[in-house]
Amino acid sequence: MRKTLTAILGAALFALTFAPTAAFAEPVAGPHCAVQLTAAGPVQHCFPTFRQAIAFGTNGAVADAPDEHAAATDPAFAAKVQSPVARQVFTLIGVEYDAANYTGNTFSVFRAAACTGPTTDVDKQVSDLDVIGWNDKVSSFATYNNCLADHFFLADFQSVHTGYLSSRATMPIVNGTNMNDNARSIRWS
Ligand SMILES: [Ca+2]
Ligand SMILES: [Ca+2]
Repeated sequence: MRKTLTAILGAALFALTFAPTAAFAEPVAGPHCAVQLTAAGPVQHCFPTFRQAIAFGTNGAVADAPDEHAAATDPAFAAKVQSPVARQVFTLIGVEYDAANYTGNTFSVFRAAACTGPTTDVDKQVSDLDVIGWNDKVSSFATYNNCLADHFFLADFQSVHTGYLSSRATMPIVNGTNMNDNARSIRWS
């Protein structure tokens, strides 16, 4: 009994000493990534849960995100990630999903500010999704902070593309090309 109690106390002490804070953990690994689009290129940190990726990307401001599926259609989540406090460091502009209907692995994209209204400019872009391990995977996506997403068939914004769209549960067919599992670069505006 005493030995068991000692072991339990020891484990508890270890957890208190070494376990990272629940919602705003140091980057580890997992299916849900936060991708910060910096001047030097995309910087990716991945986590076991979508909530952790959003908490990391918003610098801890949004630490109670629902799961990735619920988030896509949750007005409360949209309001939180579009509030000034959630945009002090990086701003969430989109979430890309590996499966249709806002399911599967995700990467959440952050840039320095919300998108500008006109879509005649490019507010941010990823020229090759292969760099972050996402070539030919996107099957649905959500957009935030006044951004729309344009998905391209090839790297460097070449070949057919979807045009600027807001959140979609499935990818469109463009000139006979099904864009599901076929996007290699993305622009946001
Ligand atoms: Ca997919
Ligand atoms: Ca724009």
